[in-house]
Amino acid sequence: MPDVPSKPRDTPHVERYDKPAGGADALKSSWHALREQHVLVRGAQTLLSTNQPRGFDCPGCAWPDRNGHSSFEFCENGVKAVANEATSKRVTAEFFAAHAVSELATWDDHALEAQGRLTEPMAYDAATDRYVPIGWDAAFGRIAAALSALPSPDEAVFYTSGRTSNEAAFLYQLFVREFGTNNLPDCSNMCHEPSGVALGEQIGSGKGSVTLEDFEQAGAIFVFGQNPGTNHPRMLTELRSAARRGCPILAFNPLRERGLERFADPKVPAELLGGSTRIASDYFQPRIGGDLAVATALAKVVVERDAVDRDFISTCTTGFEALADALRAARWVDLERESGLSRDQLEHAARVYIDSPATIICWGMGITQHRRSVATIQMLMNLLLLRGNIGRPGAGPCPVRGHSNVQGDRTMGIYEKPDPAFLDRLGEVFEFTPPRADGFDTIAAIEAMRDGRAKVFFAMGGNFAAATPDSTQTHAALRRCDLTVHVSTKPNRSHLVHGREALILPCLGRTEIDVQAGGPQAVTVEDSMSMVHLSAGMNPPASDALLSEPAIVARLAAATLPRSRTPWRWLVEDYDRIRERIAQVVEGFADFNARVRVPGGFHLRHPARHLEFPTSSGRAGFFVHPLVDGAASAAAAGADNGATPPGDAAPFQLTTIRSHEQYNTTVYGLDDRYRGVHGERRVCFANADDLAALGLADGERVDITSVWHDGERTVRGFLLVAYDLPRGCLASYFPETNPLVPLDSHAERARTPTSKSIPVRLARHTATQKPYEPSPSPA
Ligand SMILES: Nc1nc2c(c(=O)[nH]1)N[C@H]1C(S)=C(S)[C@@H](COP(=O)(O)OP(=O)(O)OC[C@H]3O[C@@H](n4cnc5c(=O)[nH]c(N)nc54)[C@H](O)[C@@H]3O)O[C@H]1N2
Ligand SMILES: Nc1nc2c(c(=O)[nH]1)N[C@H]1C(S)=C(S)[C@@H](COP(=O)(O)OP(=O)(O)OC[C@H]3O[C@@H](n4cnc5c(=O)[nH]c(N)nc54)[C@H](O)[C@@H]3O)O[C@H]1N2
Ligand SMILES: [Mo]
Repeated sequence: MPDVPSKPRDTPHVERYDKPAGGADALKSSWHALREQHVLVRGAQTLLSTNQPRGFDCPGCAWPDRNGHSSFEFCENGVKAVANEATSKRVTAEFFAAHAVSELATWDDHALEAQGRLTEPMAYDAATDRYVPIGWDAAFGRIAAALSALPSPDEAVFYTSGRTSNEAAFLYQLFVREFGTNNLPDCSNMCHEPSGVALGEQIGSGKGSVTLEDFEQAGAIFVFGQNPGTNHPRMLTELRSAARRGCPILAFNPLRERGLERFADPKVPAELLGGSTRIASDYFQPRIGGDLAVATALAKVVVERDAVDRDFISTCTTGFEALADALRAARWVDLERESGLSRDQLEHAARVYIDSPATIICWGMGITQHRRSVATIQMLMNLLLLRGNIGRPGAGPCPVRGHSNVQGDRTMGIYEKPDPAFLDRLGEVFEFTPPRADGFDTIAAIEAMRDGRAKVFFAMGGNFAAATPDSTQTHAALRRCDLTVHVSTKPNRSHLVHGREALILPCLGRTEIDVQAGGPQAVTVEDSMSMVHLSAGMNPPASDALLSEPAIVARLAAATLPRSRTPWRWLVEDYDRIRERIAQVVEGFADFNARVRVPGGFHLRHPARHLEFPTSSGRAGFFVHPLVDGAASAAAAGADNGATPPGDAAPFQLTTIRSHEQYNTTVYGLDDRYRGVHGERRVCFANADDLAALGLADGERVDITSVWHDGERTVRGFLLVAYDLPRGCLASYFPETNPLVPLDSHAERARTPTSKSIPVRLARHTATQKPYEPSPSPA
């Protein structure tokens, strides 16, 4: 990357960032975020109550907070998430009167987000192509009418994003099931679904087993496919402490990520003034999608050196011999080629693993958004099981979840394939017969809307139109609906890609005071390490017209289900009443109201921590996943979901990642400080030698074309940035690249879109195209 002098904020430019992650720049950037949202005073107060025993849960990420800690843990991106919710900017009826939907559709995501908080319910008016105000009762009446008009409840889709509280999620899934369907796709389908599938099958629980205390006791920490400096900044505090006590931290990531290299903790005066801590003791850069080969190689060395825990294997596991045979048979040439790492590097990593008495393996989206994600996670879990690294201090799997309550939403029953025992209890407690057939996941929901098999789309949060793959097909699918409804805090793309009728229902955010008939209410959330705790907002609501998510569900249910025996309105008068019902239905929540009031909350029991494995065999399973070479794997892909073999048509693998100034589809700003990018999001990071070989130069613009069995998809005008990543690998930000991800390209069995491995080619940019317009895809 060339060193360029600082330019004005909005001119696209690249400027190498040589400082550690965090430090004074993190503070500066936080103040900037607060100033930009005009929340200087209120924001600072708000921040002081983030992740405090009596404050609100940070809407940023799902990383746990130190139990009942009273010292404020600073997090730059937590500040941005809070500032953007606590903003003093408002989107009023006048705003919608001034801008037609077709005009707003030409705005980019950053501009939409920057308008501020939604203030009253709005309905789409086709005659004027505008959103116009509608009363709450009228809005619920319209939704109830559209739902009741459907020939089958299975023609409605009810999406959930992971900010929704336990109380709202529980009521919502109850409403959807009383209505008569399990069509409950959620953001997990695009996120950690493979972790749930892999671990559920292997150890009998789809959740990670470690807690923060384990990070203090680990002998080594392996971090696969995660960028905590941006997406889980508070995780760096744990990694920093581990590094400082000499715990090896091994990072596996095709890109050099500053947060995994060096961190300056702004809470530590010496580090605020320029000192810093090295995070990763070893940084490995596998090729994109090379992690199955990495995990296989490490497991092979453990088995061949006989460094396995024989006692643990014989008492707690099944399938060891078959795995050991497969690992012995795996050839180093294949492992090196597929991983992109040398045998020396892989043996070094294996040695660190063998020397560690207790190891944690963390992973994020770099692992879960590939075709073979489930296999990769199971091989990482095999690696842990080989040395008994589960159910003892300092060891275990740590899938690092994204949205702050995405794990809790699943616990509450937001799932398209519900557990029959859960449905039994739900039906008993609420006196109805829940539907039993599996519902639509995210991909199936898009296909159903596209094909006219689903007609009403309802979203509890999130930004479905922007977060999902294959934007052209997905947008066409949403536009085919009779009605689309979004419960939202901010305007976003999904409001503009709407059905024949459309509603926007504005809700309270987590930072806001929620007053119901029974007084001010708190909700609960579950973090990535299964801690459940209370969250109570302290800001006045952005508008008097806002309803809480639980109230929206209750009023919608009351309007839609006149014969329901559930006392909807009564339940939301006091959320303790909802929690009493949760305690009756959801395992592990007995005495919920009392336990959650203990400062810091409570930990949900994880069976593997007690060496219990509720799998079909009652033991933890070793699973064999052959490494298939490039051609064979493409052929296999062709058989199972139609891949075209990589080759001249698509010589690169593109991974789609988050910048430092976005929260998923919410774009806070156009900079990506640690990667040195400023004023531009349409960026394509590439290896300098690949650029030279193509006759392209850093700073030029390219079009990116993905190649799939049903045709090609192109996005245009991306700025090339030479970056430290392996040859053959490219990286760009999402959601700008979502038009490239084919709808039927997804993880085997978990059906997570393959957003981290898209076969593409590059061409010098010639045409012009507006950034917000996905280019045509075969539909
Ligand atoms: N500030 C902020 N915080 C967030 C979010 C946000 O957008 N902004 N999003 C939230 C959500 S919902 C989630 S799920 C998490 C996401 O958090 P992460 O999992 O950290 O998400 P990503 O930025 O998508 O990318 C992860 C990393 O994977 C690497 N990678 C890409 N492909 C591969 C591969 O094939 N192998 C390996 N080993 N690595 C690879 C990328 O270089 C990148 O460093 O963060 C949550 N927290
Ligand atoms: N190409 C590519 N695609 C991806 C990914 C990727 O790495 N690459 N990552 C995937 C992942 S991991 C995820 S989790 C999904 C995210 O998918 P979603 O969860 O659907 O998307 P978000 O961008 O998090 O949703 C943002 C919107 O949520 C609304 N919102 C914010 N707070 C609240 C609240 O408290 N209540 C309500 N009701 N609404 C609120 C606001 O209106 C905001 O516009 O995207 C996925 N898509
Ligand atoms: Mo996520």
